[in-house]
Amino acid sequence: MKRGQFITFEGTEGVGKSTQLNKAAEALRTAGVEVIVTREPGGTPMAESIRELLLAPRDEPVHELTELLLMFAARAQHLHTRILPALEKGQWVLCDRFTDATFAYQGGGRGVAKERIAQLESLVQGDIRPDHVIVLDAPVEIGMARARHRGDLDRFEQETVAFFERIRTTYLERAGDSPERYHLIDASAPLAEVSEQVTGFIRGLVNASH
Ligand code: Z5A
Repeated sequence: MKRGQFITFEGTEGVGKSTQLNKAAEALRTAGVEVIVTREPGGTPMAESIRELLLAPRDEPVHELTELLLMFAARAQHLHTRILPALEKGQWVLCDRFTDATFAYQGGGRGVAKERIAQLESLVQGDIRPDHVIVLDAPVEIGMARARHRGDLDRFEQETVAFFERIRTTYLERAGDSPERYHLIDASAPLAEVSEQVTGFIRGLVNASH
């Protein structure tokens, strides 16, 4: 059985990750590829409980290491009990955020040293990395305006523009460092144009996998 492909969607809030991930899943199903759609933090019942802990606004200050360890605790559960079994069955996995988000949010955003994040990455993942990372990039204000229609803000959404600017910069640096694995898309374009680029890229992967 040929292993499936592991594709993650990344970017600052509201850039359109969930929307584009669903379009990509549709394109894969149309091409006859078995696909699962999932997200981080979350993706299994236990990891979704950790997500609730992480996103809930609270009066108590959350230490950056608590946040970091909870992200990786959720990831260990998700990766080993859901993502890897699916890939081994030949299914493709589309995941809304993964470890690049930790480097961007906990690293770039909160200031945790990237060497520390890399240590946890190798503990939890060994040498497993996404095969392809689609980075949807748009000016921070555009994404914030799109996301904030929803009303109540979670603990991350309450952060400042400067926090999200550092996150965007980290994503752009990571994409620039490994262009063979990162696919950067201008997400400030109209929805249909962004979808065309995402599904075009996905169709290219399907053709290359035959
Ligand atoms: N987090 C972390 O800190 N560390 C980690 O390791 C991980 C996560 C894994 C939850 O993530 C939080 O966890 C996240 C980072 C942190 N916090 N923040 N911020 P999440 O992915 O669930 O949260 P999110 O980034 O806030 O997702 P989102 O707001 O749902 O955004 P999205 O998925 O990118 O966007 P969307 O839902 O597809 O689109 C938003 C709206 O814009 C919607 O109405 C669309 O119809 C519209 N849209 C989309 N594209 C367009 C275009 N091109 N034009 C016009 N309108 C558009």
